[in-house]
Amino acid sequence: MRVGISKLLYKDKALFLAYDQGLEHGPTDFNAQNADPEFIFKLAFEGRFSAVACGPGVAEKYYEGVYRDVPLICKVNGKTSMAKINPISRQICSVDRAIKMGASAVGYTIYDGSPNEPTMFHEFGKVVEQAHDYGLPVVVWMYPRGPNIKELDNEVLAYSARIALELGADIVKLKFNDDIENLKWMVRCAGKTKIVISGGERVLPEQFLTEAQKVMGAGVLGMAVGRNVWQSDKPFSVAQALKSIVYEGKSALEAAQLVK
Ligand code: FBP
Repeated sequence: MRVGISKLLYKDKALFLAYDQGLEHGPTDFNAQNADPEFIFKLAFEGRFSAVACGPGVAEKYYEGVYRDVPLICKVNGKTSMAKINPISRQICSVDRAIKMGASAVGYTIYDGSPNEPTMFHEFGKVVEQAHDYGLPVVVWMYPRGPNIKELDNEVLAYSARIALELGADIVKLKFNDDIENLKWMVRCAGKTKIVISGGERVLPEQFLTEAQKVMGAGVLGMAVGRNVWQSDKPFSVAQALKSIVYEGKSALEAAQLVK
């Protein structure tokens, strides 16, 4: 069944605010302000993000009131950085529970190339089936990882983009290795599965905005970022700047003027 993704877009582009790091990395990513999920939902709302992505616990307790105007992508699997095992992320929330919380989409991380890949593929297949039965789009975080995997190799990234299409994801979140031609090839390999690029560790706003301009120019659907926005000293201004690139096609130079 073909499921639409328009609910997750603004001006036909995607700008997702990612906030699953509390589970994936732990509070090491946080300060007193951004440790509070309420602050993140306020930022998603006021920053006009086209969707916000978080785990079920945070969603259940904080996704309420006016914040519900921002579509929710509920991450239905997750892991911590504590367990030093071959990469695997198992389901922690059912599609039904995500829907009850008001999710407009479900999210799932796959570590392709991991020895545990078959388990995640199997689980993801069921998630896609259930979500699509309800008309809910599926966003996959496709992160190649494991012994002998070179996460940022051109071929590995293009393969990851293709896997997302083959498995039935509607949107795939991928990392960018600074090779624009390869990103264009990834867009082709993903076909009707649309690509969003992840933000990564915090860098200077100018650097981050330049990267945003580059990836948008390669024909991706948008970006899914966390730390580069909510770890910033000026999170609301950085959000404005990012929006101007993603939604309005402004240059990084023009956008940087908005970071005050
Ligand atoms: P950032 O923009 O903060 O990098 O977030 C993107 C993201 O995909 C998060 O959704 C996720 O928690 C994190 O990166 C996982 O990153 P990694 O597994 O590479 O540490």
